[in-house]
Amino acid sequence: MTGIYTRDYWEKKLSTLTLEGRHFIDGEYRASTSGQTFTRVRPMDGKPGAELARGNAADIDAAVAVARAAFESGVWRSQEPLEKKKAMLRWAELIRAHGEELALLETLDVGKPVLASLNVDVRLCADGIQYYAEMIDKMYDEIAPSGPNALALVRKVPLGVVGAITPWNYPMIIDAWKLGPAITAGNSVVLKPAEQSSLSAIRLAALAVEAGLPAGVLNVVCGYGEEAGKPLALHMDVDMIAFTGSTEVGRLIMGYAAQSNVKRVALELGGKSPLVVFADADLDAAASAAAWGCFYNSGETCHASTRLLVQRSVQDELIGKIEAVTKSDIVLAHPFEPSAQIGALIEEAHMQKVLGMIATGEKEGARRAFGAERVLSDTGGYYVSPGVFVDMTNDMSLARQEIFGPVLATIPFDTEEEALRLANDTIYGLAGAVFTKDMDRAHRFSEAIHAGTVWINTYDMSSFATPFGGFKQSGFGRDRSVHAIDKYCDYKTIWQQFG
Ligand code: TXE
Repeated sequence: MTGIYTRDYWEKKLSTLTLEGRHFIDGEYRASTSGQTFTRVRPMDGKPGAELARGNAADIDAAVAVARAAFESGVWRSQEPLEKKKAMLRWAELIRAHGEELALLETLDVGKPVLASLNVDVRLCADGIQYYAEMIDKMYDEIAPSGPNALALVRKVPLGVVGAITPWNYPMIIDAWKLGPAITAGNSVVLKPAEQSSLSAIRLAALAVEAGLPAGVLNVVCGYGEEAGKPLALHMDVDMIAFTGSTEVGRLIMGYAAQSNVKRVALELGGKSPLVVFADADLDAAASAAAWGCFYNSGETCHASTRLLVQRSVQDELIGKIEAVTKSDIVLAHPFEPSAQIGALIEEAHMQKVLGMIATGEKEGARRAFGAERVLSDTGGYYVSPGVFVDMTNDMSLARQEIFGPVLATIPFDTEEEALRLANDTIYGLAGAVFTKDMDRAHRFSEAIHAGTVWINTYDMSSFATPFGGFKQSGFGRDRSVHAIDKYCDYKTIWQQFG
């Protein structure tokens, strides 16, 4: 399966790779106006990685001005739809053609297995751009019903300049979720990637220009949230912020929008998604879904199945099966190892936070069934093994807080009513799942769980055709699907009287 992709292969490729860490503005690389940079530490071994431009308000001003000029000139939004489609499709192809390089950049920044970066992140990024590209020449406006001698055109128009602020867990995929629909709708974009993971964003923007997107339509400003993200969200000439990240910062973004120009916001925030297993379920399927749903990407997934609600009579059997799946299939290793299924956590501070939450959980009485320990520390990297806690109640911190690490909290229940109450007893509403052979119950549950996505007898199935996003404090606005385009547009009515 892994073929040429040995550890040695990636080490050699890395030795020849240039890590471009400057902003990408108006079709060219630019150092920060302040001249400042910061060093990204590689999560896989704790060694210094790329040197990145440290953006601030002046860099944001420059990028927004360029994006605005590109928008007003009509160089992109007024181009023939067919030509725009071709450029976007070329972009998707270039992403695929540079797949190995992009995968390596993603792994250096994020610490996830390079084969996952290649086979999942790069693939889904290219597929996302392609999905929206294919819509560019298929979007129609409307004519509203009106009286005689009148024409009421209802046009869907782009907003102008979109600011995208993205996180570090799936940088390329989430960038594509924002850039695909925003650019397809005709907007210009200033993208502020997470400070931990800027390399793939810079490369994506350069490839877009190579594919034929006019300079200035997609700009990338690197830097910290407070220094570059905040001025972007406060900017008076930015029409919208599309954000994925923590609920805490999502709240700030809403405040910045209110304090500045009442720009729109779309927020995809945290989660604490329940996976509910009834005694009649296929326990092998449930165990596999629970393990992969929680531990994939080392648990650094907003819709990870972090709360396992299990009917008491099958708890021990299910935990045994989850342990077996985890230990046999979910191999934790250096991200260049072909066997690796999961790799390192994003940074040392985050690993310490995860370990701290685990320690607090144990003090509160959660019992460790297995795992959830720091491992591979001799590599210098930040690795925590997948682990499960049992004998828990839903009010313990491990069951309430988003850990963003490979930690599964198990809470037993007795009745369907109790299961539903527990499932919805969270401030979040991103996703959920129910495992049962009783389809009436499955559908009752899927209706009643307050979440943007609910799976029945599976976890994490997704496609570009389906919207993704949350209820409650998991945010609002949907990524993916044709509906995602709506939030990057506004309706404009044009009346004409004749005759
Ligand atoms: O997120 P932040 P962090 C959750 C997860 C994780 C926690 C903290 O629980 O442990 O959040 O992660 C930018 N103004 N998720 O600190 O800070 C920042 O630079 C404007 C869930 O990394 O929310 C980055 O680009 N921007 C999640 C982006 O916001 C600001 C994915 C996200 O960073 C800013 C990531 C500010 N004041 C973390 N402060 C998901 N939903 O998938 C920060 N940023």
